[in-house]
Amino acid sequence: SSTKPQGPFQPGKSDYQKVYNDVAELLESNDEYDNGSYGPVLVRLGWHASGTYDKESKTGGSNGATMRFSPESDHGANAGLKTARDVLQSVKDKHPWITYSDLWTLAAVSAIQEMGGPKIPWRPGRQDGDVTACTPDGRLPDASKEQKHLRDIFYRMGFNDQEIVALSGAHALGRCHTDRSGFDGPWTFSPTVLTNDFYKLLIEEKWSWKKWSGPKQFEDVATKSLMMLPTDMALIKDKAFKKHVEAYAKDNELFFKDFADVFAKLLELGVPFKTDEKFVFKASTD
Ligand code: CCH
Repeated sequence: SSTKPQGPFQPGKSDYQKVYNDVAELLESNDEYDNGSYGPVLVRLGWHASGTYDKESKTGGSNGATMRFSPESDHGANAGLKTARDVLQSVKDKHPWITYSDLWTLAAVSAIQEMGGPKIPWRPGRQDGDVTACTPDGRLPDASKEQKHLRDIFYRMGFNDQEIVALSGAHALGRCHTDRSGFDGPWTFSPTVLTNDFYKLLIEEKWSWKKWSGPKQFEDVATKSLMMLPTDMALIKDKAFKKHVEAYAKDNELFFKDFADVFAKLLELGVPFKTDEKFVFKASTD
């Protein structure tokens, strides 16, 4: 006979590792999708769920997973993220005990690690909210703007200049889609592997305005196959940002260390955790 008390299911690290593994398994489950990986769009989901945080009012952030509801799901910045939310539904169905808000952030951690990125320490504890917790439109950055806007948006979340630049290195991953943001193309030649290539290309390539009828963006002069947003280019226009771009371009290890710290911080903004213990998940290549 068991002397264990019978209570509600209390998930532990191994249960979250199973969720991590199931996300890892679906990343490359659809050859037809983009570069054959859902990884980048899952990173973007984790970021947009978290980046609504306002440190003054303490509203927004990943707690709540309010992007499930209109109006937040319809905010222009979130165009295309239904794909990411839908892909994760199969994982939610298999592990119904996990909240959407923990699942979306854990999925971003899995995607980063599986795409060759650093270990991102993560802890559970987010609760799903209801539609009344949806954040107002305009909290996420507008790619057509420059350094002042970046500082307005990211200082509001509680980040400094170095952290803004470190977070921006995520644009090594994925691409812009004309039917989502209106912009077009990838930032790097290896959009499913996290490296410091975003910074290297920003510094080493020559960039000019793309001549097209779409929104203003830059293209690399050499191949015309890569892109930069006006906000990306602001990172080398602004001296205080540029020194961090140069440091990360030179040193991938430094980028990985700082990225891990700042991405973990992003995913935790505004979350009332009950535990200090963080989990570091095994990657499938470990
Ligand atoms: Fe980003 N991002 N992002 N971004 N982003 C876009 C795509 C990705 C801005 C604008 C855009 C971060 C910061 C910024 C990713 C991660 C991060 C797109 C294209 C735009 C526009 C969307 C589309 O058309 O599909 C702006 C402005 C900022 C200001 O700083 C930060 C921070 C992160 C994560 C740490 C990832 C990944 C993608 C690729 C998504 C995909 O579907 O391939």
